[in-house]
Amino acid sequence: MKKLMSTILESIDSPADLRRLSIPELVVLSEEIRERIISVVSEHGGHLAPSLGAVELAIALHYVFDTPRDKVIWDVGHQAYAHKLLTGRRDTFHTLRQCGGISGFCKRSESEYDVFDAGHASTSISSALGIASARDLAGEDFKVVAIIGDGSMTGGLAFEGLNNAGALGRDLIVVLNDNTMSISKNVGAISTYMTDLITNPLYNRLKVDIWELTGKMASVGQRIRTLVARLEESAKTFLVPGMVFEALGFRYFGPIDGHNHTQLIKTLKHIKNFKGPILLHVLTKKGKGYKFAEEDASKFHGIGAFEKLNGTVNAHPKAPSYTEIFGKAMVQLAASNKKVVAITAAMSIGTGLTAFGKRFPDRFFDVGIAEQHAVTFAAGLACQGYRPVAAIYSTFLQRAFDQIVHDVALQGLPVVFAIDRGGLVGEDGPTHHGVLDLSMLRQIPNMIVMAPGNEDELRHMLKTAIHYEEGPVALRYPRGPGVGVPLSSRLHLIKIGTWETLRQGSDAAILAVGSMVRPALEAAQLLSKNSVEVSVINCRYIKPLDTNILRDVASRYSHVLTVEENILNGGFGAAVLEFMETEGLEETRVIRMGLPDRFIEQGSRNVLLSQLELDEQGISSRLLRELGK
Ligand SMILES: Cc1ncc(C[n+]2csc(CCOP(=O)(O)OP(=O)(O)O)c2C)c(N)n1
Repeated sequence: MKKLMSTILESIDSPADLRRLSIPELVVLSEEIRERIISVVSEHGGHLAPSLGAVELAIALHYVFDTPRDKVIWDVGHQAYAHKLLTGRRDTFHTLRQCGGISGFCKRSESEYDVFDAGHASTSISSALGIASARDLAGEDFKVVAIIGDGSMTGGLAFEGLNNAGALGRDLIVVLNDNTMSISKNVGAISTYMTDLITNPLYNRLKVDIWELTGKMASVGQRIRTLVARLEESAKTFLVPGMVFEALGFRYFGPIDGHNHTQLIKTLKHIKNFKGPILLHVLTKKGKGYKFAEEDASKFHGIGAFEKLNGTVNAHPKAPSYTEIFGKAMVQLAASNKKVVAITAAMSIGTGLTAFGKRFPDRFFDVGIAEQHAVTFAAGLACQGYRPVAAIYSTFLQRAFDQIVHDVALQGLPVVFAIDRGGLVGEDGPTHHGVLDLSMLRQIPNMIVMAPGNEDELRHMLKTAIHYEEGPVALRYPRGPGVGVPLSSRLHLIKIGTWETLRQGSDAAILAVGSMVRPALEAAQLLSKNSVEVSVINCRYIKPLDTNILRDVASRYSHVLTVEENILNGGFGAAVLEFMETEGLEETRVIRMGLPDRFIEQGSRNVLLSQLELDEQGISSRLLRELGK
């Protein structure tokens, strides 16, 4: 007996099922997909607004292209929830972003329809071009399509990809998903240029005239319509000045309505077999179909669990987040120092700089999704005596390693790096965990690296970092709420390279960094119940180390445990080991706790930390084991 299907979505096990549907059925399917996305994200959080905006696009791409033979590559991957629902993940979609569940981004290990792993922006054109080049080398003949948002198009890597694609001339389609938004309003000359493309009155007048004319000529048939459409395309190229994409070697099509199935499918079929690089400009509405997300797309870009009926978020954090504390301290410090400037790479809300931007608009720079540029731009400001604070998530700062080395540290320029989301970030998973920064930064000469043990210390550190004139300072703090300490009324400087002993004990010492200071103190209490007394030291400087305390510790204890929320390779513990070796203090046993040499999966931060023994239980058990108790 034929299985009764309650919804169209229930009947889609793969894109092959999709291709049997009529346009009116696709319209219903879009609504069902939106409903499913809103329900699941409202329970566990996720990238709602980007994915709601790309529902018709995902349908049309899988409808027109022969996926998975044809390769569809999503930039960032945060807008690909409809793609997931259409490609065999309908029944696991409710596990989105959870421990052991499906990823919030595209992941090759998850599905053959996920062509390239992503999470960071602006990679799709380069990876698609590589795949297209491999196809041609191997004499194969599938299509390659990259979908990139207007925000992600502001990244330098996207331009490097476009530039190379134009030169290579391979068959490649780039779909520009333009909603005029990055997380906040998109910024920059290219964004303005694209808005000009859409709103050019001459072009739009022409377009209306042509459609009115062909409408009246209904009897003339498809051939004339196609001809007129071609005429329209070339007229547009002619009329719209400075056609950037055409100059880069792409044939430009659009802009078209990204929520109109008929237009999307028709256009994609039309351009599908064209030779050479093609750019299709598609206009979408971020948050489409969910009132609250349409009204406030920034809030719903990436959101935690929320109330579906009214769009409210019911989170009651115990303490203000490190991000909030940083944002307030920036305003406070900039009020008394006119040289302080703030830089964000399209993350003004995420890094807590919105209030700074409102209060000091002239001293606030949102440079777009352009971390490399952000760092070198900061270096330029520092050259002229300004005190730039570049606030960048740890994971995205990875992009700018060479700029930090070559443009900042080598010249000893006093740029402050405010590195948010240092450590595990939780549900966004391995693309977003910020667990390499301590290793990455401590190897760079001239660099000061610090991490606060609580949110108040972050404020004093920021003051210290801005005050320090001799070179760059990196200040790294975790995602989420602070530990709930009172905030001191006056900010003071913390002497460079000094640690703080928080607790004295005779059996061993725990050297803890940043987010691990609190669990280390709690571990000490647990250990005390087992009659093991340990010292706990807040190692607030990862570089330079407090060599006085280190020598003292080495002379007093047979066991020293280091703990950090960073990969063990080359991290803080490694720095302590190096010191012991250099000083000939190898008799002290150094036990290093931190993250292992593998990528850590997604899951809530607390669960992951506990699985990795980076909590009070884990630390105390490890020390007991090492001490043979
Ligand atoms: C290198 C990098 N920097 C920052 C981010 C954070 N981020 C994720 S999505 C996004 C905005 C992307 O805008 P757009 O490409 O237009 O897609 P939309 O969300 O508007 O659909 C940003 C800044 C990132 N993923 N990668």
